[in-house]
Amino acid sequence: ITREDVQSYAKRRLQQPESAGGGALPAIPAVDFAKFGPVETVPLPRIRKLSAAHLHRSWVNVPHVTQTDRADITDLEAFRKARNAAGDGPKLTLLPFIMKACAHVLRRYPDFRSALAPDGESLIRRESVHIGFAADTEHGLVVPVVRDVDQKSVSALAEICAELADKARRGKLSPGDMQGGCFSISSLGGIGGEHFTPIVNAPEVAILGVSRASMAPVWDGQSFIPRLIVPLSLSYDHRVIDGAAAARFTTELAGLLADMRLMLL
Ligand code: CAO
Repeated sequence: ITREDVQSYAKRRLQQPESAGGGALPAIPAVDFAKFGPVETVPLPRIRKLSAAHLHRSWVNVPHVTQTDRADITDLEAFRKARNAAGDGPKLTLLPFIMKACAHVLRRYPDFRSALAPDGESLIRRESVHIGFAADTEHGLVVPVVRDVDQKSVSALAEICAELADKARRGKLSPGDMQGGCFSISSLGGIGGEHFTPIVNAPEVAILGVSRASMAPVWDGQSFIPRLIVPLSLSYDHRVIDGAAAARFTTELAGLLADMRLMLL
């Protein structure tokens, strides 16, 4: 490669319009905001910088699709509230129930607990069902991982999630606490909102977003009855998962949340 080759290549690239494709992303032009009013520059915390790089990698590498669904959790909530009122065991939020139901569906659909091999030639299926959950902290977003969710009771999961969320908020998670997941859950239900489009936590291939449950009229064949409905948003890597599989995944998940006894069959 001669000096002239490099110069003529650089000249050609500079003459190409920015949208011409290729590996480089068109840069967002810098703006001098101070020209339009006072500004303040706030340094980003370390965790936000790390998660920004991770989220961006996933966003540009993974062809995302988000499948939305709704689950009727009227009976589950009645059970959860009764257990909490009895004060027998750890406080149960919705998250450990959803985690347990996800583990059950993940066992049935191995592609959802797999990773694409770096050469893109094969799928690496994960036998252990380790599930991460996004925790919102003042330092930024972290995703602690709960090990072997399929082998734990909902009460045990509630305790582990509470401990990990507490550790996350105190900034005490170790790198090991955040590694090894095969699937993630982002629960915004305690805050609000309907559906959203979570970003896959690559190299995982799917993530479940959970929004706030609310009462909605459901047609029972004769009349509308009030039921508690939780919106679900499953984002997935379309290189690995087809739309039909994603719809089956959310349909089964919604079925389990509507009647957790199905997990015993
Ligand atoms: N619908 C209605 N209420 C819900 C709910 C839902 N989907 N999910 C939780 N709640 C309720 C809980 O049951 C609890 O109510 P009670 O006190 O009456 O039982 C209350 O909201 C608070 O729950 P919580 O948020 O403290 O606990 P959790 O186990 O549901 O969630 C955690 C824990 C760590 C996931 C959560 O605190 C959190 O950080 N969420 C944010 C995650 C996030 O930032 N995701 C975005 C990532 S992408 O940018």
